[in-house]
Amino acid sequence: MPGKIAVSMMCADIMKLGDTLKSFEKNKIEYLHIDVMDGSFVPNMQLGVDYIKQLRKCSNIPLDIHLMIERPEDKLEWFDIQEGEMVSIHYESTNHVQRALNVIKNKGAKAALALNPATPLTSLDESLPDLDAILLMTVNPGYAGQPLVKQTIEKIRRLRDHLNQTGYKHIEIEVDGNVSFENAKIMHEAGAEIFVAGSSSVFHKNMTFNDSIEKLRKSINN
Ligand code: S6P
Ligand code: MG
Repeated sequence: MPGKIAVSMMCADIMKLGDTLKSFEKNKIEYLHIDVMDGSFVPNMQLGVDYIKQLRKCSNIPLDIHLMIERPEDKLEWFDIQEGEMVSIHYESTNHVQRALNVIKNKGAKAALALNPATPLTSLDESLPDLDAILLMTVNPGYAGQPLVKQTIEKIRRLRDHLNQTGYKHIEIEVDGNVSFENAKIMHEAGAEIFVAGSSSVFHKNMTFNDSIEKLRKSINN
């Protein structure tokens, strides 16, 4: 199955946003990945509620909202979640994982649970019936441009096998962090289906979007 691309909007040049979005539409990008950081769950602050509202007006590409915030269940209403969007919350960010996932699903959006590199896969088991996707962090969340946490490749493989063996084959695996052209190929072979593309691929310096997207698609299409 060919992989899907979720471009990481925190890597986009705000001065060129209009042209960037046109290029993503032309290249049939599957998702705009929006990193929301609260300065508490992760040591950084990024992309807010108003930015998300504006972006919906400027593009028809569905949003993939990655919430790196404490107690997301208290804040989900702020985001005006739309049908067909993907929203991920972190397992580590709340005592009320199931409640938060239900809010997302009741909006008609796809619900995803995100895990940091050191969080074990067993944390997912009770949530599998509620999930459309699982976001495996392949770097520690907070910043773009970090090196891969190498043991996460094996984690992707173990998760894909586990999902296939337990009747949850339909749950998509999304990978986020240092998804370079080379790493994307390995992650795809391991069983990932959605690829967050940041400074390591689509926003690679000295490449046009047409070229970097084509190169990434080649890595995830076999
Ligand atoms: C990191 C965030 C990610 C980054 C993405 C950047 O906390 O969740 O979505 O934006 O990883 O990609 P790269 O290729 O610079 O690692
Ligand atoms: Mg992200």
